[in-house]
Amino acid sequence: MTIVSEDNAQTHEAGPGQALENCIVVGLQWGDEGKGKVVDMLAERYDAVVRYNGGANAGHSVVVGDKRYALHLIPSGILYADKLNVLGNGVVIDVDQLIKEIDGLIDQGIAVGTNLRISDRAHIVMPYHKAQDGLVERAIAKGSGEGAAIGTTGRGIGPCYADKATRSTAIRVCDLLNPDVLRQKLTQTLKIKNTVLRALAEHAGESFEDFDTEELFARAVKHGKRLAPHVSDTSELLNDAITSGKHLLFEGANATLLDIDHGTYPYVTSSNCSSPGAHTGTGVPGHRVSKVVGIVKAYQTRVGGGPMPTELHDAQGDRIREQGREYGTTTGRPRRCGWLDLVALRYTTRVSGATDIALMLLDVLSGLGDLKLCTAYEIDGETTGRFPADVTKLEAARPVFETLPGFDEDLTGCRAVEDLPEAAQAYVHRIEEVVGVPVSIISVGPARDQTIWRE
Ligand code: 2SA
Ligand code: MG
Repeated sequence: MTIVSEDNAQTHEAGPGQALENCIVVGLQWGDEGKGKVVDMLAERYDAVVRYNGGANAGHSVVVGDKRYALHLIPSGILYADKLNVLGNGVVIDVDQLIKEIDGLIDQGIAVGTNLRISDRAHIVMPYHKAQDGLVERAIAKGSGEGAAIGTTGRGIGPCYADKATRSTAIRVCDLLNPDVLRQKLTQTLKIKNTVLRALAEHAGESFEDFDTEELFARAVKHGKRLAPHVSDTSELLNDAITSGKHLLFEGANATLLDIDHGTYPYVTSSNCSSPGAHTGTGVPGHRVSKVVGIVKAYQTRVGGGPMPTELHDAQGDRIREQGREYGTTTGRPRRCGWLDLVALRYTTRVSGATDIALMLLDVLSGLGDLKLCTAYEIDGETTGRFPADVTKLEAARPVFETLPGFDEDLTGCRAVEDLPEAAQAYVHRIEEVVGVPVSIISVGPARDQTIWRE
């Protein structure tokens, strides 16, 4: 969640991007690290904010003055008058949700026109994807128990990416603009979808009504007309922008531990959330982007299923949840909370190639007593610093903690590292030492000015 001050045009004297480089902002845990605030602050210096992965399973609220904007798909750069906002080819687009966001912004006086560009190659989340998402989860839970389900956001993300990989059952943005192709694809796809979904519904003990081709076709054509003014070859647009000296900020949705390849598979989302996804997900090659700001919460949280070695099941965990207001923006689910996991962080820093860390929500740790940092795992009697691929090993992992003195002071007024209590400074230094990357931004509250820039 990002809370911005009333003065949305306020400038910052310091911070990453002094010598402006194209930059990826990416979560290094399981999401909800506070990317929204960092993107919002950095966006000011950039010409464009670019989404490269995921769909409406991401989200943050942006508060400007007395107005609140709930954004799931549109980058928060839309709140600045002069920024380009791009949904790259790697994003999966729920058009109803997107139109809702566009209309919501327009209603509140925000202009949405050529400042929003959508890749013609992005895939469309269809209503049957959302139906399938829920049905698969319920069918699995019914067969094998609640714990076996992934615990998805129900936004149709997995089924949409699955169809992208299947190819013959996928609809892209460019198809919405070509009614002949669209009709043929929808007819072919719905024959398969209705058969599969009916069987799934039967398995889950639910009733099912076929999706109607004509109805979905009419709806998709309408969507195509609505989106048409925003659609383009965004890879060309972005590469040309770089060539002409403009600077791009890539906004990763979800986070590195939820990456389909590098995350805690199968308890992941279905896109490449880690920073390399910015290249495939936009068509901007790696050598054109040199900075990666990894967003890290000062502790660990997770929503949905899957292993979380440092999870706290006690009053301490509840305390972190309440102090950090750890409830999901998209689904409102309470987040699982625990101590910062540096084994996982070393791994995600490597995979996403973070050049800097932004340490968020440090203020939340105040008054918790001694603080713990997980620096190794004990798995099957062996101590390791490696983050395992096998989810059963991660489930078996017992965290090896280092204990550091805590602090009781309120950090929300700190504006420089020297303002932080010694124990908080030591905590930050220890993270840098173990992970090997500088913590160049420290956040001590939701407001823009509650930020320490260390450059
Ligand atoms: P899905 O719906 O297929 O992507 O769900 C698969 C798993 O991924 C988890 N997941 C998330 N976990 C935390 N935050 C998420 N989104 C953030 C939000 C957005 C962000 O605020 O809602 O930080 O960018 C998110 N999206 C998916 C999900 O719980 C399943 O475990
Ligand atoms: Mg979030």
